[in-house]
Amino acid sequence: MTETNAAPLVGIIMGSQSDWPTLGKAAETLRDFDVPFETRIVSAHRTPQLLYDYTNGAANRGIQCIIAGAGGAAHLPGMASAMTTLPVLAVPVKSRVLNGVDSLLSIVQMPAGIPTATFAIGDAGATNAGLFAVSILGLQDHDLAKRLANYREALRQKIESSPSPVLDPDS
Ligand code: RP5
Repeated sequence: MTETNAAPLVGIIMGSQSDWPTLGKAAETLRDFDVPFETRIVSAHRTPQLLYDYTNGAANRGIQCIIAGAGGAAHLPGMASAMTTLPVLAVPVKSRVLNGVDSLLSIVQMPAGIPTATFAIGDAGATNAGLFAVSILGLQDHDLAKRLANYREALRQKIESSPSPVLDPDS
């Protein structure tokens, strides 16, 4: 699933099609919580005008936060933050050459005044960006906040119901 039918509340943007396996985790998370979202490939370097148009129009279209993922010279999240006051949740994509450390460092050290919330490199970061978007939207949507609390409770119960690690049969 790359889109939902309802009017999107979250925009998921990524620098390249190659980022989708990672950003898809954010989409899966939003889908699991029935949060309407849209997905777009928007590159800070290859399509700068599209990035300008997308971020400038997002709030007027009802988007409440943007999840932006990119790898390598990952300028997409910071540039999106520069052009909107919507919350921008950044996902550093694990790059082929430097394992995403380049992505992380390109994103995280924003100058004072232009905040960008930066998550972990790769799949965990994308999942958590999705959950953080749910948390933001949950401030105005009590049912959604309740479902997020239930999700956390399920995580807790899963560990508490089987607290011992499963031993590797070969060891
Ligand atoms: C970035 O360059 C993208 O976000 C992607 O992670 C990276 C590589 O892009 P491709 O060469 O795979 O299109 O802009």
